[in-house]
Amino acid sequence: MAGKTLVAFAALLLAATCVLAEKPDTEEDLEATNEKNLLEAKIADACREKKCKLGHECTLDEDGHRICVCASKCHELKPLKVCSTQNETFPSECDLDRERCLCHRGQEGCQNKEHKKAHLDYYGECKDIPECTEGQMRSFSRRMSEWLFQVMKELSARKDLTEFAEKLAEEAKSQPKGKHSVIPVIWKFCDLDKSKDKSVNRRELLPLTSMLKPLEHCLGPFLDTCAGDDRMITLGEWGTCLGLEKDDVNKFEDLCDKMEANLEEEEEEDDEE
Ligand SMILES: [Ca+2]
Repeated sequence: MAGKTLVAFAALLLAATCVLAEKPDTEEDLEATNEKNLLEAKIADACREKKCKLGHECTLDEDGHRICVCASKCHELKPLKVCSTQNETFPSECDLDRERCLCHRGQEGCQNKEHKKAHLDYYGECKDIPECTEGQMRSFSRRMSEWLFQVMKELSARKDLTEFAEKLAEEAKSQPKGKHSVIPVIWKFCDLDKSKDKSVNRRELLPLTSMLKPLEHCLGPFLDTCAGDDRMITLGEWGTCLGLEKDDVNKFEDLCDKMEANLEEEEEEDDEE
């Protein structure tokens, strides 16, 4: 009997010890989890209106100010592989930007410190882009200006142009043969020049190059030639490169300003509606 009591007592003691041993841990865990949830909710609330660049996310610093830091993870639903300017494939544009952010700030997770200079080159896996021969390069400018005319026509047919651009498309279509791509070429330049400083840089060309580079192997070398050493393309350089005559470029020199002014007007009208 005494033996049984002892065993029972020992079991009880063991159970009690376990409970005692676990109790502070559980409470601490619970507290920590609560604190973490509270902090996450606080960050989510404070960061609701804060926009961070791709590959970055908003958080709060020690003083409770909202700041953008490298994203802890990329959450793209349908990640599209991209090729970097260092010819390496990344799972998505966000992953590339996140990696550049980590390497730029020298943070843990950076896979190669050279990646601090890696940018998006084009969408899709990196592939061998064939060299552009001299002959192909010569015909490329004509093909590209013709292609820009087709793009403008297509957007017009789909009613995807602004009111002012629609007028330009009509004017382009009415031009004599051989001149119909003048307006589309200049229109595209104005469209690409987001900073409105009358020149386009590598970043401003990205919407064009990131899509077309893997399909048009002459595009990269062609744009490099247009830009020259300063790597910026002015309207004059763009026009010359795409085979426009100087007079044609001069004639539409103020087109970018007109487009900008009309865009503002159209936006104001939309706001009033
Ligand atoms: Ca610009």
